Amino acid sequence: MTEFFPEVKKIKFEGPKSRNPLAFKHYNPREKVLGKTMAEHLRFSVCYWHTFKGTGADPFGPGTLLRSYNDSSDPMQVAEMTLRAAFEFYDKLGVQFWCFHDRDIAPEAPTLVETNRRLDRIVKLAGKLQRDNGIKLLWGTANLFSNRRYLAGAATNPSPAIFAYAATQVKKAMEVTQELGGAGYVFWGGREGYDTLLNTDMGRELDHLGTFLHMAVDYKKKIRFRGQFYIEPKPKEPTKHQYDFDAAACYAFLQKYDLVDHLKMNIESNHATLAGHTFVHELEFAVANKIFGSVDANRGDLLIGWDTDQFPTDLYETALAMYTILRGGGFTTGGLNFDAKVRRQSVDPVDLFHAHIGGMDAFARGLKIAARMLKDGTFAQFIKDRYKGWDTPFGRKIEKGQATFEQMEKYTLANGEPKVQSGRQEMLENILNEYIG
Ligand code: XLS
Ligand code: NI
Ligand code: NI
Repeated sequence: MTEFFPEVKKIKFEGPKSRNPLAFKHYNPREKVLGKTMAEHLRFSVCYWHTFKGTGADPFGPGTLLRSYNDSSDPMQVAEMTLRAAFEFYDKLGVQFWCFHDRDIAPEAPTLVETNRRLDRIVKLAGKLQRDNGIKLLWGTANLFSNRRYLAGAATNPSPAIFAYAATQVKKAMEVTQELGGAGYVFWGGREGYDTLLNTDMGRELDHLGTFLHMAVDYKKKIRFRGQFYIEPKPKEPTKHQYDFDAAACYAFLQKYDLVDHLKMNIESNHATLAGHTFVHELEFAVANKIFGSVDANRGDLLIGWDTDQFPTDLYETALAMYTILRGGGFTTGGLNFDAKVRRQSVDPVDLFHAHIGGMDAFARGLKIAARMLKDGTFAQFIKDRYKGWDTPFGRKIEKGQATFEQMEKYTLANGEPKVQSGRQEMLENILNEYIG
């Protein structure tokens, strides 16, 4: 059997003193943190599109990343070799999950029937490789944005024929996700948005997106697919204005179209920052509204205005993210999927390992820091104290919705100017630094 990454052996945990770049310093899958192993907490997943189909192409030049598994003129042979390379990679890295778009794993053919036949062939092999390697599918999805037919969107396309094509594609993608035992299915709104209102009926397009998702929910019930549906917010790119702007916009959309019970959020770090939020803001919003599901783990660059999809390395981000995720009860069906790509200059296959090892160690450290923050309860206590006025009979009455404006006036006239309290931001930031260090 061909080895695609012969220069790399199984990646092991060697501890923080190790200087071996191909070893984990912090991610020890069996180590227990707050009663669960690190592997159970973090549920790492490798994405197929960037890691195995990414070429390093950018608007100024073609791909730079040459891979041995691409070395054939037969697209199905490339597909098969790539899949085998991917499972070798998952196994050597020691992740439990992977994610894919339908078109990542099997290339489109001239007809839909032939395309689906190709997909079936690859899915069969994927099922075998999953069983052989003990790897599971975190989620599947459909690519509704690369093909020319989707240039004006899929579910929000002005043409019902293209809406129908997209639905047909999602139907099949759900079926293969179910066949592979997928724990979830993601809807990221590829080109669901617009570039100019001069040609766009926004209200109608939003209605169509709602209808599309309802059709997906109906089909999910019909085939008894038990995986979790997710919606993945993103504010822009490829369109100027994506409809699923951020978690709040998605939540409003799900409420309006009566879909809240059917979809949770897949929060991507770089999408959060593109929306002008922090990663942890998006997570906290999802947790606070009980719609948190999964994470696309990556990072943007503050000086570059697009989805650079770099690997996460910032310990403040991973610590605060894990602190929010743990407070929300941790992952159930979701996980940390590295929707991230190596840089154009990182041309060697081994760079894929360095990238993932770094991301996994960064989240392992984030987990340990967050667990300490939770155990000590310093921040939780501070927040509790800051709101303690609401735990008095006066505060409780307002919270229960039993108070009136007249009563507020009476209270204010009787009690005079209220006291203010310090937010202690600098002190809290100093405490956070002590946890990170
Ligand atoms: C693109 C998205 C995409 C989704 C899956 O920006 O992050 O990769 O995660 O379709
Ligand atoms: Ni993503
Ligand atoms: Ni993205």
